[in-house]
Amino acid sequence: MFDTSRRKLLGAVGLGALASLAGCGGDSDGDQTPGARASQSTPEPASEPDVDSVAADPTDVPDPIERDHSETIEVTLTVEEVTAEVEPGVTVDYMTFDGQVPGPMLRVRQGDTVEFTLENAPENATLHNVDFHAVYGTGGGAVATTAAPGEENAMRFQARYPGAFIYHCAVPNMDYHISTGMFGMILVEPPEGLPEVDQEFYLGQHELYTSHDAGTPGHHSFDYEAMRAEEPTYVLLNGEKFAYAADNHGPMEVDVGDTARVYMVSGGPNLTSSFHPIGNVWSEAWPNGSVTTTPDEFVQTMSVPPGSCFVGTLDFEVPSRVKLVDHALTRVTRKGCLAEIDATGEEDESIYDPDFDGSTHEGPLYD
Ligand SMILES: [Cu+2]
Repeated sequence: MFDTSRRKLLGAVGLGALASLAGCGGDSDGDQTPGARASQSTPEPASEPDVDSVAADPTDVPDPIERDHSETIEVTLTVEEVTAEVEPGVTVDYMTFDGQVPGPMLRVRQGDTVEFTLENAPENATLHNVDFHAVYGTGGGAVATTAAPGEENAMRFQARYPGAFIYHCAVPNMDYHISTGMFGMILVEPPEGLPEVDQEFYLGQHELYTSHDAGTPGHHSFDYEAMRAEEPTYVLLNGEKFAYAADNHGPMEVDVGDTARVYMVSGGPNLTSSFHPIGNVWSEAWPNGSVTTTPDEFVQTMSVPPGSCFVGTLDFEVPSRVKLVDHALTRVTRKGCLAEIDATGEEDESIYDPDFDGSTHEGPLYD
């Protein structure tokens, strides 16, 4: 935590936003620079939301698989097109799997057979489907599962190879569908399972292209030109600005001494995440969701390209608020990409002493 004088100093050298990142506040410092969309007309008034929130609960992770044999698993996902707030006072039209962003995390065992059905709710406006990167087969199932509003389509596949894989809508306007929320993760566990941890969390990063700058009150329409230029309005973890941070639905929670695994799916459609835990480190990092490879160790920032996943381990040795960000930090301070994990428990001043005043030193640290 920064004390007041240090915060002032950082502000004076232009690091106010980083001070905010390191401290408790989730919001930026209000120093908004007019963007490309600032000259656009006032948006329509905010729409009445269909749902309170589309933000997927990061603790909603299926249990680890204990089985020593393969099974047939039935999975149904329902496409729901909903209007919801991306931040207070700003509504957008989302397209979702089961009303949440990212879509539900699916978990199967390598060798399992999945009988999958996609339902397209009758009140929806357009075609949808699913491309699973865990599938050997045309389009990852996209052709077989394409369904018009009010219809459903099924396919069956065997999960032949292990890893964490994205699934996403793959109709012709797939970038638009992913940008409004249509992506999620399927974890195919190897037969021996994954190392035991105390907690597991599920996050999805994606970017949203809208008609007005982030924070402009009202209803934002989708902006194809902004998408063509790959200039998103919002970059988000779990579908909303600062969804799981203290300022919104609240941080994820662990105890000091816990080990947590974070599953992250990068929907894109276009941006590569530089995924970093502020005030911690990925003590194990499985690039590209490849959970059967030997993990990298003590990695600060992992590159997670769109259409891929990341699996990482965090150890919580002291009480702290860990901020999970895309370290392309403009996406945090200006575009909303932040999730937080609070670790509570015993202080250990030998590891970290925020109150140290330098008094044990007899002379200057540097001549
Ligand atoms: Cu779709």
